[in-house]
Amino acid sequence: QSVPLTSPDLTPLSSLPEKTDLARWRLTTPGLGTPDVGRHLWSYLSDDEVGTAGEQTMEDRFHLGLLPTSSSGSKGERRSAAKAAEDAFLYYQKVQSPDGHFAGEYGGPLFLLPGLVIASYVTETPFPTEWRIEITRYLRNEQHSDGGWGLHIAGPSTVFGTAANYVVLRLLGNGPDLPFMAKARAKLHELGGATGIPSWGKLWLAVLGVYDWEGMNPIPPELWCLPDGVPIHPWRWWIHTRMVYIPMGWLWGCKYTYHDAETDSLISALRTELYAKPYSSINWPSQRNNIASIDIFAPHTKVLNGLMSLLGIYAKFTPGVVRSAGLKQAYNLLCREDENTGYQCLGPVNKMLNQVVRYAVDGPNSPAMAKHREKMRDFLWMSPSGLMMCGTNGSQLWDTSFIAQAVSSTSTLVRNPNIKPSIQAILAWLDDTQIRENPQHYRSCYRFSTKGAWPFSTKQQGYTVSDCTAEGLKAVLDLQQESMGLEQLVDEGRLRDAVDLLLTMQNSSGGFASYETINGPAVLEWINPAEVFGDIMIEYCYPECTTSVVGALCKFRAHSPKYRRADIDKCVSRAVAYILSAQRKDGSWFGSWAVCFTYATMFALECLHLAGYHYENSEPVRRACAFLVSKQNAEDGGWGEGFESCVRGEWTPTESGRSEVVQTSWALLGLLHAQYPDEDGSLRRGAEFVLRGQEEDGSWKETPEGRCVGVFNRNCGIVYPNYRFSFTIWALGKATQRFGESWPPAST
Ligand code: LAN
Repeated sequence: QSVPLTSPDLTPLSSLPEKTDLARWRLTTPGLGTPDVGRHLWSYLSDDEVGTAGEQTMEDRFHLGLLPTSSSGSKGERRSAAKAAEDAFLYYQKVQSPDGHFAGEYGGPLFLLPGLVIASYVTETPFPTEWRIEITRYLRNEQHSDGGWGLHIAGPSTVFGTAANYVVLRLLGNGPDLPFMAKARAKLHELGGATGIPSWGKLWLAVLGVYDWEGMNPIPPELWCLPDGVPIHPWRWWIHTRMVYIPMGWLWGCKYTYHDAETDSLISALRTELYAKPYSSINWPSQRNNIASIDIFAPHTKVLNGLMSLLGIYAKFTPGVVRSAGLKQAYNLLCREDENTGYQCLGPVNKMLNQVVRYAVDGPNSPAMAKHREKMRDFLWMSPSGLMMCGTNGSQLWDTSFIAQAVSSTSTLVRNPNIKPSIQAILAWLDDTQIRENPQHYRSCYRFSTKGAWPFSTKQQGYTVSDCTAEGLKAVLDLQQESMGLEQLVDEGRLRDAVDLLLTMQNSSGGFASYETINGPAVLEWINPAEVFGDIMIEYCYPECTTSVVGALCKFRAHSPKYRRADIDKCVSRAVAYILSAQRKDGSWFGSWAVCFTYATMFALECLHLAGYHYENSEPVRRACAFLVSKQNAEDGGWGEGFESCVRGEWTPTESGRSEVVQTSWALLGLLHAQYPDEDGSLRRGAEFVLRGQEEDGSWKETPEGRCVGVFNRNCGIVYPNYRFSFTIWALGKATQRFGESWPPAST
């Protein structure tokens, strides 16, 4: 059954099973050469399809947790690092997608399902029964023992997480008296109720009709009508922030609310359940800056609150023509975004907001709505613990380019003829995923160039990311080396396109930001209105992005020494200067996109190695090695850094104190790239930790410490399950280069 959540025909959830049949789920992906190559589509076989559908693939069963695990306590024969890397890839290639990429879950954030479900509810979008069952199961699995949910799976219960996911569960059909719902509500009330929800939550609740628009700070869409030269013009903001505030501005500008809010009994029930006092007695304007303290990462500044008071006055007197012009401009921009991305948009937040706007303007049966409804599927991932919404439509390019580099660094794999088809398929996928043109709507919606880029996920999503372009380029250069013996697919002209694009992305400090150059002043951070995220208003230079780009340019320079040599040399030396200036006193670098110092220090050491700096000739490299070695876990020989590092900005161990296989691989890669002499045996002890953790079948099991090694915006965790293969193989492959193919000897 797939009917809107508001339909009278909706089957009550209480009459449905608590779990679907995992054996009926299938992951498919369109083939190479199609516009949506790499797209992830999970579907559930209907009763009629069960008999005729083929078997589940290894890939399906792997992601659903249905493969038998080999572990029986003993991990079998001890392997050399070379054999371990080989066995790991032999296992991993069995779960490669038929088109050549490696798929995976990209969950972690818990503020995304509310957008999916609230938007589906208000836009009368058909919602499959299996989604209702499995989203419920996922949220129940992620519910903390105190009854609440956090901003992300590794965070404490917050008002945002708890109120918004409580609403999700109610809209899916869970009754308020179910024990887990009562518990969630009790936690929400203990935290003060939904009046203290952060602004993005306030907006979704207002759209649903369970929060009053008067309780929202203004988001004037007219900002988009300012001349481009104005320093705070939204085109200058970080792309994720501005793309979210375009539809938010439209919705706020219209005070758009679900059309049946006043008559729908579920809405009136929610108005009672979410608040600690009667809905009609709430003083809404005084809730605008009421944000529960547990939710706050970036508190409102005085400047922001002052600006919001002024905008509050402005909002009362905005002339109709000005408002219409603002709404029109916001609508135009978001339609162009839909068209540029095949209706899946930059990310999950603006995707669902745009869907509501298109419903409101274009109507429920419009072609735009049909496309939006279809593209919701791209963000959904079915896991052993239920159905979740991902941080993007996947991490396809990112994961695939690391595994490519891992394979090409591992001599036993390079030599193994049986895996050639798999590696050739990786190259074919990378080839197909490079973006060849600038966007259809380009300057007219403030897009950065894309010609020559590799995106983070798929070509259709279509956004340039500096380090994704760099890692894509590095991967192609590695796979197209003669020694790999593969058919060459990406020609020189296209490699140059990638280089040309990267050269335009450098900032005045020499560093590289994520999607674009830095276009706005740092003071914009004073008006960050999002409360739960830090450093989101403008682009910043990131050590990780910069190091990837330097690495790519150095590899390209070695491959093609003449092309734009002077430009590349200059760019690299300015970027290296930035990287060295970003090194902290203790020798580490702060990571913004994974946990945390270990991650960024690995990238820095790889890049410095490619640029010619190593332990013997560079003091910064020696300091970085000393940092890594000082964090090695004396107990188990590995490395384990906790998520708190990202939030606090100081190195913190994992909660359990135990090490973790991905972070150990990062530390090893850092030390190996640096050519650390290893007189103290740190490197070898670390590699032994990775070897000990390997299962008999070649894989590494997820551990609680390793569940959430990614992060964004300082405060939100995100998972990268493929890192358990790419970085482990890469580290073991490199260790083999260093210590020889028979290391460690079987007897030790
Ligand atoms: C990502 C994921 C990948 C990441 C790297 C490539 C690792 C990084 O080096 C550059 C930035 C980038 C592309 C990145 C930016 C922010 C994203 C898209 C995410 C962390 C994944 C999810 C996140 C996005 C902002 C989530 C939606 C939330 C909002 C605040 C709008």
